Formats: sequence, C-alpha cells, structure tokens
Amino acid sequence: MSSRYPVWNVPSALLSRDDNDHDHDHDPAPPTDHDNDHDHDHATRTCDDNDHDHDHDHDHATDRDNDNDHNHDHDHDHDHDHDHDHHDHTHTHTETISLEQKVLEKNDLLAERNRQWLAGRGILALNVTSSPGAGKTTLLERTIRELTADRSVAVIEGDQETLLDAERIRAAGARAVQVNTGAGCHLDADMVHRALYALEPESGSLLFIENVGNLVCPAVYDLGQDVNVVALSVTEGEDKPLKYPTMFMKADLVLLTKIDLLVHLDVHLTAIEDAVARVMPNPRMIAVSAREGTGIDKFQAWLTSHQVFA
Ligand SMILES: Nc1nc2c(ncn2[C@@H]2O[C@H](COP(=O)(O)OP(=O)(O)O)[C@@H](O)[C@H]2O)c(=O)[nH]1
Ligand SMILES: [Mg+2]
Repeated sequence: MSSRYPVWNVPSALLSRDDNDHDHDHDPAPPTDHDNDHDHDHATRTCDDNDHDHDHDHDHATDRDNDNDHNHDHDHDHDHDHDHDHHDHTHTHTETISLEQKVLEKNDLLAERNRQWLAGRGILALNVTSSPGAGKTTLLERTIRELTADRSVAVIEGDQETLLDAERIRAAGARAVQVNTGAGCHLDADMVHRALYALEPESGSLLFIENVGNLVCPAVYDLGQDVNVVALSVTEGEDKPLKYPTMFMKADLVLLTKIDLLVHLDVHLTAIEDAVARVMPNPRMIAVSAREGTGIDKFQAWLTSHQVFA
C-alpha cells in the first residue's frame, strides 16, 4: 500500500476477526449498502480536494466523451510565458459544488446510520475537534483517569499519521482505535463506521471521537455523533471563534483548555467568552486545565447531563 493511502492502524487485539478484511457482513458495525473496500476513496484527500477520487474519475470519463463542455475554459489569453496544465481548468465552479454536495450527501447518509446504531445501544458519541495541539488527547486522558460515572469509555483517535494518541488513551485505561487519514484533514462517517467495527464499544458507553486537529474541514462532516465538543486553548488567542465560526456555531460545548497558562499570556478570558458568545447559538464554555485538573469535574457533570440510555 502506498504511503499516500490511509493506514488503518487497528490493533489486532481489538479486532473481532483474525483478518483485517472488513466485509461488514455482521454486527456490531452499523449496516451500510456501499462497497466497503474504500482504500481508493481516501487517496489524495486534502482540504481543498475533498475526497472520493472515483467520483472524479467518473466525471472525467463523461468529459472525455464530450470535450465541448469545457471549451470556454480555454478561451483566455495565452500571453504568459510559463507552462501550466490546462487540464486543471476543466473543473468549473459548478462541477466542484455538485461533487461536494454528492460527497456530503453520501457522508450524511452514513452518519445517520452510525447515529441510529449508536442510539440503539445507548452510546453517547462526542465529536471532539480543535486546532492541532489544543490539548484534546491530554484532556481525554485525564477525563478517563478521573471518570466518576459508571460508564465505560471508548475512543476513536483520528490523526493523519502515527498511533501515538491511541497508545496514550490505552495507557489511560480506555479502549481505543487509531484511524490515520493520510493526506485527509478530517474524519468522515465511513471511517467512523469502520472504526466502530474494530472498537465494538459497549452498550451504554461514552464514545469520544477525537477528530483530526483542524478547525475547518471537520466542521462539515457529520460522523453520527450526538454532540460536538470544541477544545480551544488559551494559547490560540482570543479571536479564533470569530475566524472559524462554523466549528463554533455547531458546538454544544467549548472547552477552554490550558487555563493554567493564562497568567503567562496577553489573553483575557472575558474576550474569549465574548468571541464564543458571538458565534455560538447557545454559548456554553467550561475552562479546564488537564495539567492541573481544573474544571474536569465540571466537564464530567456536563457529560453526565448528556447521558443517554438504551
Ligand atoms: N500547560 C498545559 N499544557 C497542556 C495542557 N493540556 C495539554 N497540554 C500540552 O499541550 C500539548 C498538546 O497536547 P495534546 O493533548 O497532544 O493536544 P491534541 O493535539 O489536541 O490532542 C502537549 O505538550 C500537552 O502536554 C494543559 O492543560 N496545560
Ligand atoms: Mg491528540
């Protein structure tokens, strides 16, 4: 497998079968009716070129049948003296939008199936997003270690590369599976579906889905979660909610992390609260320090208030 393809770093101990061939022909994974061999789907994913090369290929095949579709793209002045690939210009704005809609519609369908499967088992799923390094994994480690509720915890770890976060979560005492997205900048519903197959979270458990560190792409990909938690660290400054409003608009909770560092920064808590309140429809923010333990009890109380039972 080429390195640009995603690596499904599923530890064999967590697999319910001996092989890694995910046929999806039995529970516990949510049912889907799509082709489950998705390696090709996730190749060359980037934030701009969202996904699903097979869809592109199909569109290009159609274009080759009717080249006249794109003549207008080549009518521009060619005075410039550098070479470039004219083929790039064949993607019209309209085509890009309709492809994105198709991808998102397919994702939404799979996400809804994940949601129903999780709800049927009384599993509360939380999509945890943030910029890289805001402190998501550290917070989850501390939350797992101090969990007072009588619920088991399972974690899906999303990163472009490495198994590091899943290893940290297991060391903290919870089950974890790592999903490596390769060039991709977010998890999607199919990745979560496949991770659920490997993880087999217990009925009634808490499922944290730590998304790829990024405040943009993960905001538009539904995974089937019940709630969205955004971690925002004080080291990111006061303006991130205003600059990346989509993520905060969809958040059920903002965890303001690393507040032990506030004393070292020229950043004011009230300014962050104000920015969050301006973009979040029902502002709810808990200030935490995973290093010192501040606010972890409040986060636990918030989790308890969101418990769902089968
Ligand atoms: N001072 C301080 N550092 C923290 C805190 N939480 C996380 N960090 C540090 O921030 C860095 C990134 O944390 P990590 O949990 O890996 O972030 P993630 O990328 O969002 O999962 C690490 O060096 C952590 O030790 C905190 O509450 N206080
Ligand atoms: Mg992490």
